[in-house]
Amino acid sequence: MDISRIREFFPILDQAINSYPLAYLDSAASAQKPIQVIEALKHYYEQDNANVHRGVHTLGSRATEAYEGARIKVAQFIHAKRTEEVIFTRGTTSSINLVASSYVREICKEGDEIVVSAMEHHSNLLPWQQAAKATGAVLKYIPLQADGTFSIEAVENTITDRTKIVSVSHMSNVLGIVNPVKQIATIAHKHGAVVMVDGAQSIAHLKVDVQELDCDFYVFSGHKMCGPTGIGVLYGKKTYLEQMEPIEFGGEMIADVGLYDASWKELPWKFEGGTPMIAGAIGLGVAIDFLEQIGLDVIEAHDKQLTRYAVEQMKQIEHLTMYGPVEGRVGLVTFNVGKIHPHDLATVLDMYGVAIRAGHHCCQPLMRHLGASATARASFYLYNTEGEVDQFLFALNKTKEYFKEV
Ligand code: 7TS
Repeated sequence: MDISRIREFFPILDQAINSYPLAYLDSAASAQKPIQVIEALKHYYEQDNANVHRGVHTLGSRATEAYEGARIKVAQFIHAKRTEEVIFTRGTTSSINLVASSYVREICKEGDEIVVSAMEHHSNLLPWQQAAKATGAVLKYIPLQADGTFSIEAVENTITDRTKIVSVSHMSNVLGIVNPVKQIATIAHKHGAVVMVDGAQSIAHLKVDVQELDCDFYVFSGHKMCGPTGIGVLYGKKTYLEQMEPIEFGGEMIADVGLYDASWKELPWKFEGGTPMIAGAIGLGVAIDFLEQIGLDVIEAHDKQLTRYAVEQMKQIEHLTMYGPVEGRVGLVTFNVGKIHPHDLATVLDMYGVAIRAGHHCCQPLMRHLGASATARASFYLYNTEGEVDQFLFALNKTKEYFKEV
């Protein structure tokens, strides 16, 4: 992979921050956008902008074709069996809320179980807390090991015949590890439960085949995979999506409307009430083209290698604590240095042009489990270089000098 060529596609990376070259190590929060995606948004607004599924005029047809074309690209990208199994949403959070508010509230009765883990991002916890409260279902947690991961035995011991849905992340945004979602799906299905996979992190780094994983729902956001913000995907097996009621009602999702009742369009449009994120979907389609040109296997190998390099170097730094397992990390490392608050660490790193995230990463239960109220996190993506990791390590050592107390 020729990273200098790849970097040329990302205009944002070519800038100085506080007189240092920008080292953007925060792609787990949001990835940068290649020029192809930026140009696609510009082209759409300059040449094709119109509402979709309405106009018979030329711009309306172009916009509809591009929007539905993006859906086909997404379906192929994740190997969905049918294009109508791809619903466009605002992002991972919206997708999970849709399933938790619709499917789960319909199927869960008092005493049924919703299974998650304490490793999850708040977006994959709060919707289930609310669904449990609304239905009387029990929210059950797969117990975590000391390093924050869970074993497959723990999954086996948690899921029962009362379990209706299991929702776990494919890749943790704190630990950087990949969960065995295929095995989890097999166990869940044995008990008659459905499986939702939170793919917010994994979709950017791994080749995803929803049929191979045999998950029932798979959700992700465009902005973490070089696409625009405000667009995301809910993939669901047709049989479950058909059972589900929409949660947003209004224009464009109807088949027929009377004064007191209405009927819905077929999949996928019954879930896409109102004017959708047309430009966002088109931009996401172009981001998919970009990632596929490079190859997800190449991206995964690069991100793993860079993470390994960072981890090896960070082991040499005195008073540095890394969280989660050392092996099996795909694109990020979470850490603390002595007693320095991670926000102070991130602030000083920014003085050296290095962008990292600090805080609880929307994973407070996991933070508590790991015994940290907050951590720093450096995340790596296809445009990052070993030179940037070195710049990060240099800045980290400067931070230690700066605070003189570790
Ligand atoms: N699930 C996981 C595993 C995530 O990492 C995130 C975002 C979400 C869900 C929510 O995605 P959204 O696009 O709907 O916001 N994670 C992060 C992060 O780690 N830092 O900022 C956002």
